[in-house]
Amino acid sequence: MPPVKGQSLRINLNRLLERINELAEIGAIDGGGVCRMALSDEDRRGRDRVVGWMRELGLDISVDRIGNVIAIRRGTEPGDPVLTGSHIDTVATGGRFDGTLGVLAGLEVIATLNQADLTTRIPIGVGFFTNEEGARFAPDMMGSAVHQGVFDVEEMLEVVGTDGLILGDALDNTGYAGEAPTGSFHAECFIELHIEQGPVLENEGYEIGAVESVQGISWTEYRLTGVSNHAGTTPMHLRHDAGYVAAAIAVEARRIAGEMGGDQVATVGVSTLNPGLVNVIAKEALVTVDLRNTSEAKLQQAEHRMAEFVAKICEDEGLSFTSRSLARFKPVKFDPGMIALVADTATSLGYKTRRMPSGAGHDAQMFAPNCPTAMIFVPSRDGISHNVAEFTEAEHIRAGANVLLQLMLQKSA
Ligand code: HGY
Ligand code: MN
Ligand code: MN
Repeated sequence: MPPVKGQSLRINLNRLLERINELAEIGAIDGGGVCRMALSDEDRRGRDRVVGWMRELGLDISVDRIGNVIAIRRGTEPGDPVLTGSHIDTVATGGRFDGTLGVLAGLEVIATLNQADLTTRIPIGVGFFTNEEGARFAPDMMGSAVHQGVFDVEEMLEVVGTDGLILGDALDNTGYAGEAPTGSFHAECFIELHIEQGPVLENEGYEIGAVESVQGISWTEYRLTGVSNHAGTTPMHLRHDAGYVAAAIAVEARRIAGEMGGDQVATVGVSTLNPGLVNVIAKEALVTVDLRNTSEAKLQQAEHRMAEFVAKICEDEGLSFTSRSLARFKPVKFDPGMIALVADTATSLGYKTRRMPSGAGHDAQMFAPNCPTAMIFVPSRDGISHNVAEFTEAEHIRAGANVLLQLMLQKSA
């Protein structure tokens, strides 16, 4: 590794932990978790807090038309920045580290350089991207996809959320409908620090993951329509039971993943019945199916099997149905040079490191086609995430943030 200015610098862990814990107070829920659904009032308050820290650090802040916030620290020369960042929106039962760690570690890198009075040659920056989770407004990674020109901003501003609100209106309510254009921002490179959200690093005793890829993601929403009837008087052969088919879809999703094996995963996360009464055969059901695989061909296979199953069982049960795709992303590979730099930097800092894929989607995957991009993972205790029990050890937070600091110094030297 060529020597760079600041290679002996290390982050201030207490300052970083204080910010993580302070931000976790905004949208705090029982069990130590966080609920800051995208473009909710909690998201607005979280944004305000993070922008406040960006201002205190003396950064040039811009807000684009879908509310992505990018804060730049000037270098001795102008140019595209070495960018880091992630998201601060959460799922409704989220933890305090998912996304937040990447954003606040980016601020900590900058605070460390400010304290050392070290100016990089190339500008560096940190951002947070709107609606990474997609749990209220699908698809996920929406803000970073618009930021990097994958999605059209006008289209995304029209998306209707699970609560019936239009995204653009929710964005206006937060005050973060910015002026900066979308789709034209170019970074010198992009690096995202994120919790693994899975069990691999912890189970195998590693401190750092050098992420090589993100698996493909397919979200489909099914709306099933049968016939309400009396639970007691209706003979079984005369039923058109949306509740039964909703349950069968969940069983089939699990069966497809089991039969395909390998990296195939399948989740029915939403399954709601209408009218949802103990003695009424359900007339309607809303079901979502989340399918993922590291192989695009296998993901298509799983999608095809699921679609065929739903059509057949609805025909047999006499139901009508509609389906719509909520999200669809092909697997993404990160830049080999950046992956090697993550692994080499982590190893040179003395951290046990392994290369690995990401099971979750991340903002970084939207940058990958446009600039050298990679991710740094740190372990999740018991592999838990999207759960208030989500936790990462302080020493692993220190490790991940120091790798981020040193990597950004190397790329901006
Ligand atoms: O669903 C995901 O993988 C991410 O948490 N949005
Ligand atoms: Mn995340
Ligand atoms: Mn998440």
